[in-house]
Amino acid sequence: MKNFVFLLFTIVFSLNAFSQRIVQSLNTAWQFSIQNNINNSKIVNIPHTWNAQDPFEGGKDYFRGKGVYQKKIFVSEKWQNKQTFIKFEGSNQITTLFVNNVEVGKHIGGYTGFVFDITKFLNYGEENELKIEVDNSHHQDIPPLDADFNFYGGIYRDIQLINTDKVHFVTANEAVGNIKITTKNVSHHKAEVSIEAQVINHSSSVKEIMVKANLLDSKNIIIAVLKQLVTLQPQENKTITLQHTIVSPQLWSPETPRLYRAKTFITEAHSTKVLDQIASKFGLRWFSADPEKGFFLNGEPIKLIGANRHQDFEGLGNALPNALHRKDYKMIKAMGANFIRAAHYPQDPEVYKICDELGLLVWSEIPIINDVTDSEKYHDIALQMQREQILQFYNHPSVIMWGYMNEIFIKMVFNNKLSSKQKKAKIKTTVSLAKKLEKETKRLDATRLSVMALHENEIYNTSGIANIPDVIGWNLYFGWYSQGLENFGAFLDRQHQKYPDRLLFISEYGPGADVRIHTENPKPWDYSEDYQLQLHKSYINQVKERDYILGMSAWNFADFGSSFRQDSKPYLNQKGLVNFNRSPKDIYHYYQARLLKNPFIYIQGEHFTDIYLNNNQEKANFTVFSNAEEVNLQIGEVFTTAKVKDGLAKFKVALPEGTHKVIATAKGEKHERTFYIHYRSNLLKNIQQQPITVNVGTHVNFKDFLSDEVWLSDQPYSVGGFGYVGGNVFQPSSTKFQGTSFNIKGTQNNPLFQTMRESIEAYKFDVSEGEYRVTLYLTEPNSKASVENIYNLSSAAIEKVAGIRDFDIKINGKLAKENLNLARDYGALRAVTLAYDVSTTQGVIIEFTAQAGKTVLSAIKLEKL
Ligand code: GCB
Repeated sequence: MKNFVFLLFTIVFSLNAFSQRIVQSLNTAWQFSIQNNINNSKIVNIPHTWNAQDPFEGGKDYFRGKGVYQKKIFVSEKWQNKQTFIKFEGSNQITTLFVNNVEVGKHIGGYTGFVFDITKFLNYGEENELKIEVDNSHHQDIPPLDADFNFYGGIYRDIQLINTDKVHFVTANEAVGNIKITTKNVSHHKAEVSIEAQVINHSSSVKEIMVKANLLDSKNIIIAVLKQLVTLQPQENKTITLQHTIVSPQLWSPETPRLYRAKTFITEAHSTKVLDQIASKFGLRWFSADPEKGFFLNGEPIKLIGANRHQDFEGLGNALPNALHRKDYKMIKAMGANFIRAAHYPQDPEVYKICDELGLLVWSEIPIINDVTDSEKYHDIALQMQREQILQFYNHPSVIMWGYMNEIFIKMVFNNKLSSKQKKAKIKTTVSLAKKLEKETKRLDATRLSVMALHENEIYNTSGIANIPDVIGWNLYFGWYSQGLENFGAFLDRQHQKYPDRLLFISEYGPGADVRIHTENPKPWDYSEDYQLQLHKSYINQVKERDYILGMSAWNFADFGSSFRQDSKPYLNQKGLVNFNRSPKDIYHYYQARLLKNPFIYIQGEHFTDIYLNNNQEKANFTVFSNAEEVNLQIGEVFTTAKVKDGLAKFKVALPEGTHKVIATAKGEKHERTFYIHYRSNLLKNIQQQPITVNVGTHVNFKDFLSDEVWLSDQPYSVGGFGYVGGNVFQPSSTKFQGTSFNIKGTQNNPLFQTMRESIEAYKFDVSEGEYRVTLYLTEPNSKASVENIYNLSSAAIEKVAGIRDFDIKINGKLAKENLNLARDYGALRAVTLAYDVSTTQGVIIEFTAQAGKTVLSAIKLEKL
């Protein structure tokens, strides 16, 4: 025993003592400049992007061009006998490395890793200059050509310097030096493991080496030592395969994400001297998919449910430290998900690592999105991306699907300028690329499923492209881009009937939601959290009713940057289950109620604790998300119970105005939240304490989290109360969005200004005697509105001016503003506030009279002075 311990110690000690590979981070302190403007350089750390801010300020004109990173490193004399590499985990999108002003190499593509061998470019015993040019300009031969996310430029993932012995595992290849571990014929009884390592001899003499792999199980116990003697001629490169059958394997699954390790070494043939060493992890699991019964993991049925995930983050763009990647996936796991689609591109290596560790099944894809170019170069780059993705993330047990196209015909379908001949040619090149990608995918990895995501259009069937991959993912937006939540299931049933052998997945679904917007009467495109709940609930139910659907992934885990979008928060896609800074929306907790196995309870309304009832005749609604059968609710003296259906327990409770602590309990779990009940019928009476703030022209309440003001949904005037007189909700036919979807300049509170009432005649408040301030919130929604001065025109001429809007405002009969033309006076799509003080003996009436076009009002505030 003593001898054995000594022997083990000697082996471990000697392996470590002579380990030759040194991997060090090269992230810190690069001199960076845009367009090589060295006079304007600054010191930055990697991960870095130059687009962390500008897509959120100016929208789609954010800078796409060249950035240059420079740094000096000292290279010791000792490195002469070594091989030296620089490894990038990802840099967007063309990266060129220069050492001492000599070009070493170029890599194309922004979402996979790559390695340059810089050995022969170095000067030993002195300082060497590294220069990296990165260019994120649009390029017709590089995917993605077009997509609903920002193409942030820069070295946005980690960068490393690697030194190896002259004899080493090949490092500068498409696999970024990873050793390939294949698991085959996995069952509860056994698993076949094969380890494929490429070795190379860069020295000038013949080398006798031993390639060796120690296999360790999930408890860190060595279960096998595999070896092979190899002779390498100078410059020779060989692939060595070591094989082993593991009996009674410790299987990997979302519940038990057990990982094995392979420590692979090159030693001298007849000594323990280690020349190179790489540690890899792998997992043992098997899966299958059936077009009727769905997905199976390790022989058990499992409905895959989770989300898509984009990699950007508020304030950082795509340049995230590993800790933030990890945090996202921990949140996704804590949501109860077992699945993630890494959309729309391969993500940071840390992502695949954490998915292995947490037990999340992964669909990973390359960014061939919306359109393809009919060029050999584009096809080749697409194929290279797929090879890099597969080879770099091959060992991860979490990965079950390799994707290669997303909604690839969408650009063509909406492009009226293309002739039918051009469309035919586009279809031909796209189908031919899909075939090539499918073949390459299977050549490199026949153990996983191939997949592509489609948008709701028959072209994918008629073109035949949907027959190419193993799995079809449908991105379906019924209840958002197309109508009717119930059409979702009906659409899938039709597809399933027509193509009964096809494996179907729901790769995307979801509406935009802004936590500032709340309503009891949700509608599509109102951006309320309430509509988000309605849609997700319906989709989950419809998927659960259908065994044939393999799974579903919500679009998207988090809000993400999309420079051309405007909506309720400009330059963001707001379909996230959590915000851009990852603070959860209520819907995140709803998924917990639907997916978690441990008892869970959550009272809806994190962002909306002010409840406005008409009067004491109306009851307050409370909704609790839970996975229990029933939930108990206590509010003061009131105790009530409700059954849970689809993860929701609903309560209606009569409550007086004021503060109420609501306590929900179920299965020993408890959640509480304080709500404030207000009666609209008392608002005029209480105006001294709280101004009246109305979100005119909409059914949604809006909360400004800076001021804590709640802007109430609009109401018609009735005697003794307040509200609008005349007019209609402004709804341009060109948009589904409530009001105008354009960004409103000069405010953070877009939704307040975007919705409005047009042709409004008056806004009335039946207040008592006193001094008041009325503030009108206005915007010209038509970007082409006329800036004509109507007093320069005859009435016949006014009629002819398109898009003119000119109106007068009277307050309590007194002219307050004459000939207001918002476009002329402030510019269109700009937030305008006009405040007037008024002294009244009774009531405040604001009248609007059009001189040309229609009157308009977005919001109104009345406060008592
Ligand atoms: C899609 C696309 C995705 C978009 C999403 C949306 O179908 O695949 O990239 O972001 O729709 O929100 O419109």
